[in-house]
Amino acid sequence: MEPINKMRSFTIIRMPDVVQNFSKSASKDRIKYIILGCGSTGYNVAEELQQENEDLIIIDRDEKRVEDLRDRKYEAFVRDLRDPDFMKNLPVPEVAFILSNDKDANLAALKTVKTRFPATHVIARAVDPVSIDLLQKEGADIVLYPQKVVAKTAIHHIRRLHSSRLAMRLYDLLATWEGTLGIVTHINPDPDAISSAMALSMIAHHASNNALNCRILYEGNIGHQENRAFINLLEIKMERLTPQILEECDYLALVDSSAPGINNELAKTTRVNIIIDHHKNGEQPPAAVDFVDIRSGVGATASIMTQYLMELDIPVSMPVATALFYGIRADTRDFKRNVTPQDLNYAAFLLPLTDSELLDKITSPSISLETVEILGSAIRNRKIKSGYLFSNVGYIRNRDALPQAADLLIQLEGVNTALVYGIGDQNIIISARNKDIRLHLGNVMAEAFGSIGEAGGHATMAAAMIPLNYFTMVRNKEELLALIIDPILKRFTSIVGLDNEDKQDEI
Ligand SMILES: [Mn+2]
Repeated sequence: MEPINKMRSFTIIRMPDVVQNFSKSASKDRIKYIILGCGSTGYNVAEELQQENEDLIIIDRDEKRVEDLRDRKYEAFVRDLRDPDFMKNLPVPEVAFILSNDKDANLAALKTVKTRFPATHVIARAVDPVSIDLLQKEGADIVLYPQKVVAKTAIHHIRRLHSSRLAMRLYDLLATWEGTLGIVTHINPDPDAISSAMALSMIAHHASNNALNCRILYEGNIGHQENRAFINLLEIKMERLTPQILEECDYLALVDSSAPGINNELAKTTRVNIIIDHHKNGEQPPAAVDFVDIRSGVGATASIMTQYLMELDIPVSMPVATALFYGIRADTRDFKRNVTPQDLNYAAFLLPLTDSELLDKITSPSISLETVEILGSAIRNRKIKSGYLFSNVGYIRNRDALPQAADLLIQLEGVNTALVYGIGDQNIIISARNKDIRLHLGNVMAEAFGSIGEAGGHATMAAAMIPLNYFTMVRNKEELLALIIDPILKRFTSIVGLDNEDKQDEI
């Protein structure tokens, strides 16, 4: 038998004949893929590409190997990657996979390919950590170090397994329940909390085969117009949490809130069955909870809920998808705050399922009548003194209207500082705006009202809330405000030096 080296060179010399006789791809000028070095890694790549019907040729230095490959209908040729001429008479590849287990051969092949075909994309296999650098320096577009790829894939899979186990656990738990599940959102619920409650209710119906009746419960107010538009347009049914409803619930879940009594008005000792949240509160969740998933790294609870729906392969209805998308968007302030790649991933999953017209309507809601009325009285009742505007809007139910009124009034000509105030059920509320750079409004408000309530803010915008505890004997709120507002405001006017000026010019 001839020595192996001689046999190889003999085969290389015969290649042009082989090309002409055997091969259709190799006779072309160009080809999509070439695999250089076809051990087990190369073979697996070849199998993948062949399944996709891709054009490819294979080079290996082992004759037996090449024969086997030809038996399997691959176009394969015996050549040595270290031979600078090994690409001779072969078409120009678009992509070269350099995958032998010989690091010097891989490096030599990379040099040859990059010199002869600079436009070819090269994916090279590093046999050890040192070759990673060498291959990168020689211009490999992608360097694979299989050991690292395996490690990364293993971790990725275990993470997915963990999260799909969580989703399965929730599903299995809900599947065993029947009766009423009360889903409690945090106080003054926002779109993240509300959409998460909707998603949980959807999972519960699916898992229990409608044996569970879900009620979405809340306390506090849904003040902001956008949030009210959200609830109205998506026709979300929510009920105010009362002791009686609590009695009627067989199970309780908390969403977007990390424990009973934290950001909700449940008694701390209330037994809850499910907690799903993304807030950190530092405390351990109560021990008796059946299912807890608190992930403080995630931008929104709606992201966690979306992941469950994906993992469980539950078809997401348009209103729930729209709500969850809006929830993620609102909690991450339009994907700008605390947003993680997962949040974006789940939002991307939801986007095609949402109703974009509805999303538009939620974000540009029409102003409520009450807000218009408050804006109206703020304009009507304004009093201006030396650039300071004061306006009493009387009794208010929706306190979100107050900052909107202040925003509007600060724009009036001749006004540098605007204070708009009204009276709510338990507090006098003041909202203030400022464009006088000499004045730090937050500090002045804190100085004036900090000792009798809560007050503070920034240089240009601030607020104060003064509890009504001391004034309860007066029945009529409007009357009360008229009685007490002057001494209260005096605290402000004396600090800014307005008391010394008696000229009051109304505009
Ligand atoms: Mn949230």
